[in-house]
Amino acid sequence: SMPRYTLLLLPLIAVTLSGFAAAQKPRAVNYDELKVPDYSLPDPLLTEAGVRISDATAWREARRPELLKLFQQFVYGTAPQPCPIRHEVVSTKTDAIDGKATRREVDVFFGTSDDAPSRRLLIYVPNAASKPVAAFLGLNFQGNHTIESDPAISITPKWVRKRKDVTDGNRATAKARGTSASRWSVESIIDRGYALVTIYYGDIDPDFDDGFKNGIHAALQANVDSVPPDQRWGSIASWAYGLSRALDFLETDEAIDSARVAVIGHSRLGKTSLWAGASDPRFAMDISNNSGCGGAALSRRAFGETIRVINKNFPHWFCDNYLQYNGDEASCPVDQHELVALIAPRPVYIASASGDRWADPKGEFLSAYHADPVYRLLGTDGLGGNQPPDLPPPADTPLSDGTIGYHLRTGKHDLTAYDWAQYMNFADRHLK
Ligand code: GTR
Repeated sequence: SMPRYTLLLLPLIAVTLSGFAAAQKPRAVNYDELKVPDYSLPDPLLTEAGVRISDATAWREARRPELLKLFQQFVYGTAPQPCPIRHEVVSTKTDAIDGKATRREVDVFFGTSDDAPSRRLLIYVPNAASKPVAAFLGLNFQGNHTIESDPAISITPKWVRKRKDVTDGNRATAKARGTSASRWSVESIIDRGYALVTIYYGDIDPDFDDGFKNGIHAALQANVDSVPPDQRWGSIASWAYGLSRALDFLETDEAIDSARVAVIGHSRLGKTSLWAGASDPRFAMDISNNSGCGGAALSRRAFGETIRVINKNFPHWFCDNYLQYNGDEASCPVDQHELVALIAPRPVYIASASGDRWADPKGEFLSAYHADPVYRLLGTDGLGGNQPPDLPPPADTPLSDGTIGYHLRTGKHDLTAYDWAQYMNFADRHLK
């Protein structure tokens, strides 16, 4: 039998253990619509001082700059000023994709000095084009060599996320060639007359939390010294910065019409494409595929992934000020519909997947819905029709006749040929 002193201690141990368990227990992820907290969203058409915005000029001159600044200060962080760029063509293949496209690899250097760091663009332009074409520009997750199987595409020497069988630890290998092809529809993009430009996101800034000792964070550190530490740029802002510098290069490229570039991204890179389009008005169209928390999904719904969870798992994605809203979404001065509104009046397409509850499909749609008034104020038809629907359309039924497009695809968190087909239909209407 137990010694007497242990018996005496038992209640104490039990209380301590249960307290410990309560403190350690992660909050359950909410997937129940009935448990979505009551929330009220900040009004994109009301300034911080309470002034109602009722015309396009006031939006452009007062509210839009104010909102952009709030997102820089409290969500993504403030990026350095654009650096000058130079470029070098690394390879050219005129008969890529069965002779339908010219494929180039171009290194874009961030800075003009000899030792400026570079990022490698992989560019496909349809050979059938007789004048500069519209383009899709998007980051990829695993390296340019995963887009299609051509063995001539260079393999990144930089850090990549580990992937079973196709990487060697955090190094890319030839085994991954073409393994992301299903996400890139290169041939159909070319067939439909568009160029495709992609960059490996880790080539811009590696996706792990090491206090920003590498990538463009380290290279441009001196340029953010004047920014208060809590609002320095996170990784999402650095990837978006890389997209903007790619656009700087495209402005000098004769094959692509830089005034008709759609920025596209999936998941964390969909958060990035939204921020790229919000912070750089040169992007003519914006596509967010399954971007979820910190992307298109309303944070105040706290459905699926929340600010607390995303900051815990990915402390390097946002600026440190964003940590304040862990478990306290309501005190954030902005919500994600205002990120969408920053893109107005340019066409924006938000897509969700039915099996991607983590990203909160309904919350992604509601961002579009609550950005609609800004789109209409700026003279567009927003989500289309006289009155936008306040609920997402049924699965596989795109709502894309307006300037804001949306669809809910059946299936899992992914970027598929179905998604691309909708984006190209949308681009046909807005970029051709
Ligand atoms: C998840 C993360 C999401 C999304 C996704 C991705 O782990 O929670 O916000 O970004 O990664 O990028 O694949």
